[in-house]
Amino acid sequence: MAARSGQRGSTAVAASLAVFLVLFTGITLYYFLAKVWWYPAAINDFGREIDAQFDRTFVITGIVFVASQLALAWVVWRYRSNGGRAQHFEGNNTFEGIWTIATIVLFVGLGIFGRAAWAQLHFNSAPPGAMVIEVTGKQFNWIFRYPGADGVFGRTEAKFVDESNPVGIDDKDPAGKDDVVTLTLGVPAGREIKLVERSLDVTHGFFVRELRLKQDALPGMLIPVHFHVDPDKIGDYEIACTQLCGSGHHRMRATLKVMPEAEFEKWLANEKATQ
Ligand SMILES: [Cu+2]
Repeated sequence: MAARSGQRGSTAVAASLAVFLVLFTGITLYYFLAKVWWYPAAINDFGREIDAQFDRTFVITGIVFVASQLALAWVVWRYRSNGGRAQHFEGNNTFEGIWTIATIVLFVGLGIFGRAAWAQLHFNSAPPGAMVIEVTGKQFNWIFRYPGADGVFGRTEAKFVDESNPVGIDDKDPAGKDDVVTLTLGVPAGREIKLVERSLDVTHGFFVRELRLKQDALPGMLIPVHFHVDPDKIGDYEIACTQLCGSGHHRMRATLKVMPEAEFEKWLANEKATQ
């Protein structure tokens, strides 16, 4: 009598657990497939390549996720307690071997697929003729510098940094006279941009979601990255800091302002006049 009610209890527990697993899998799948929380559209080829890699990874891991959760639900139900003693199980070397090899093939395969997009940013330098802009991370601002008409940045040194000279340009260097310092990253649409990252204090992380571009700025290093924005993607995009860099980290953000070439020239001239 007691054994039979115990059996009914374990059947109910196994059934609820199995149903929960199936529901949980279904709801999770819905949120991904319906793209309830999704990333904003990419604004260049590099971004779309990253998205393609994301989709490949997502489809493969998604299939594995759904299959394993449903298999778990089935096992929970099929091998629920029947009131007897639990059976001892030694394992299965063939299965162990198969899924270990399958996991290796999947991970290495995805890595090989994704390598091209990653290397394009980190191994290839910016094409010749790219517009060079410097970005400096400083608790808690992003500061941008354009080299001006001479195309050469003025020398900087930490000891010259103050309110009116946030990146520390040495005023004895003539190359620095026409440098333009801004708090917005204005770029002309369609042009290749080489961004040189630096930091004046701690590690900061430069990130623009729509570019799928994320690169840390480290004190003592100049780190180049490059990108362009499709000509039809005029607009404002948020630049965020992705490294917890201090108490004001949450407000360390700026705007990437993508403009048509002529408008960009006007904007830069205006920034120069008001700095
Ligand atoms: Cu920061």
